[in-house]
Amino acid sequence: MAIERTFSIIKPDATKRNLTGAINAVFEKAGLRIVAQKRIRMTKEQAETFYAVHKDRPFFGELVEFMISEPVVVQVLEGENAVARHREVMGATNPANAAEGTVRKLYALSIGENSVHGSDAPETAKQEIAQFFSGNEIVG
Ligand code: DAT
Ligand code: MG
Repeated sequence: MAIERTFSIIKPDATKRNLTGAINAVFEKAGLRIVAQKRIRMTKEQAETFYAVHKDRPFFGELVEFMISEPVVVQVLEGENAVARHREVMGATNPANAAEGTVRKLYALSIGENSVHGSDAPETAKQEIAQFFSGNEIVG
C-alpha cells in the first residue's frame, strides 16, 4: 500500500478543552505523520464550502455555527493507507457507536461535537487539503 495523505480537523469542542496534543498523540501512535498543521478560525464561508455536501441536511446550520465557534486545527496527515487508517482511529461519527480507544470514544461530546474530521476518500482528501493548504506549507 502506497503512502497516502489525508485531511484532518481538530474541531472546536476539542481545541476548547485543550485536547490538540492528546489527539495528535493518538494519530502519531497510529503511524500517521503530521506533515502540515495550523490553528485557524474558520470563516462562515469556509465552513459552508467545506461541508457543502451536507447543505440540505437538517443539521447543516448548526454544523457551520459549531465549526466557527472556536479555533480549529487543520492538518495534513501522511502514512500508509492514511485515509482509512485515520477514519479507523477517529471512530464512528456518533461517539455512542465509536470503538474503544478511538478519538471519538475518548473525547467526543455528541454526534455534532465529535472532536475530529477526517476525509472519507483519497479524492476528497485532495480537495480538502487544497482548500486549506498551499503546496509549500506541506513538508513531508
Ligand atoms: P464524519 O464526520 O464521520 O465524516 P459525516 O460526514 O456524515 O460524518 O457528517 C459530517 C459532520 O456532520 C459530523 O462529523 C457531525 C455532523 N453530523 C452528522 N450527522 C449528524 C446528525 N445526525 N446530527 C448532528 N450533526 C451531525
Ligand atoms: Mg464526512
